[in-house]
Amino acid sequence: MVQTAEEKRECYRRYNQSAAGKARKRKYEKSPHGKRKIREHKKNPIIRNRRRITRSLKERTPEFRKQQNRYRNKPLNKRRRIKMRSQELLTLLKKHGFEYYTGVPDSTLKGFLRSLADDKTVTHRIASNECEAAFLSGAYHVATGKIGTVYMQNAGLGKIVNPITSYYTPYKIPSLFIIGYRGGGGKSISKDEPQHLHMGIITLSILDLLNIRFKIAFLRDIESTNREIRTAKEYIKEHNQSYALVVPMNHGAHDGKDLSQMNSFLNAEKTPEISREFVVKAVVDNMDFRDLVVTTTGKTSRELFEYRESRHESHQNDFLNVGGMGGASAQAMELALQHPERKVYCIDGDGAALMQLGTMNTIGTYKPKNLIHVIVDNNSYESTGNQKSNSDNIRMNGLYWLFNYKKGYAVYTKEQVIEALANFKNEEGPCLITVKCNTKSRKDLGRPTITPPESKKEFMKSLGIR
Ligand SMILES: Cc1ncc(C[n+]2csc(CCOP(=O)(O)OP(=O)(O)O)c2C)c(N)n1
Ligand SMILES: [Mg+2]
Repeated sequence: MVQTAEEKRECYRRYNQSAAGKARKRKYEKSPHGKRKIREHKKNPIIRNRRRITRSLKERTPEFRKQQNRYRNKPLNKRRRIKMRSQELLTLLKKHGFEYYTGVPDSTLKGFLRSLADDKTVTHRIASNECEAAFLSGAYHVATGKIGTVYMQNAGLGKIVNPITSYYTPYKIPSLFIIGYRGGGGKSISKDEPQHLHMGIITLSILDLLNIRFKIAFLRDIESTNREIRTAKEYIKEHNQSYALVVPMNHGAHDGKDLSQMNSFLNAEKTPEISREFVVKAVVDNMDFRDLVVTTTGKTSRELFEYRESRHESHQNDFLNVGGMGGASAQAMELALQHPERKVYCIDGDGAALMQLGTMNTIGTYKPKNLIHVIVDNNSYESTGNQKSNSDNIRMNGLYWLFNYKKGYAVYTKEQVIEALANFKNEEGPCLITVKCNTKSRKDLGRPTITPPESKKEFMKSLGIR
């Protein structure tokens, strides 16, 4: 008789609660091997989670394990070969009836997202965060009976926990999720950025816990992708539950075009003269040696790091918020409140600011006098492949008035950037500077070479904390 995973789990649970199971556990805990394992387990949450995921993988079907192993054992150069075109992926999705798309971009999916942006036959809603996207797609199902699609990076999985547990599950609402699998997929784990590693390890476990059936989708060719999408559709129809296609890095369908040059949403005549890098440099040039700066996720942090290197300066006053999109302004606010004697700059993105817009109200409420919040408004999620954001819908600088900041500047030229920053030397904050920027960034932009713990240690040392 073949036991299902559920039955096996139940068996284990009963055994663990029995006298024999408890005695075995005590014996294991006393053995040198057990002691070492428990020590490791307590010390390192990543090991803990790796063990959990291995367990959960074992419980999955042999077919799943086969997929995982196939990916692990493939040499990197083969894994990089991409055959599918992004337009073909969209065509397949449309063929299976997926006509509604919403989400927050990930660079793994940038080719696909470009095709989506160009396709006028489908509904595409650019969301402010993944939580909102999940609600939008769920409501699309309620409103039409059809299935919505949510695209996102696995960094946003935490944000969909609430919509899934409180909305999707009780009401039996399904969606198709297309998730960029950063930090995941066997050997390439160590190749990704540090902010993705933990999420890479726990991504599949989270999906498992949320009861979302998933498939690692390599998007290699039309037939296999067609099969994957068909399976997803049939599963969703049969069970009224969500399904996720988890797309490993370098496997997102690509359209072969140079995405960094894409600027379709900005009128060429009106392209702003200021680049994000100029703003980063202007802030650093304006800083005194005791001032602090927190930068948002994506290229902003990378540009700051490179500029410090080029000036042969230390990074001790910089907090590079390399992950945690939308969290830089909250961090800067608390730093400013805890260290009122030091000026704190936050260099934020339009996408990140909109993702956690509530933080601006918190800043306006607690009013740190020494905080200057600079929003680089390029109307784009530039760091993930220049997808359009919805920042063109608002007058960004009106936010200073709306959220009760002390001062606000709307800035359009390089001189104005420098002037606004210089004014702040003698002014009380919180102050908001919104800079209309273009979407140009350097192709040869490097990445921070110091690790996040090293960077945090240096930063805390500069605050006098050991
Ligand atoms: C919760 C979450 N969702 C998505 C991402 C992927 N991501 C990293 S940077 C970025 C774009 C940020 O856009 P913006 O704040 O406007 O900065 P820009 O790149 O335009 O300077 C995105 C979507 C992420 N890191 N975290
Ligand atoms: Mg932006």
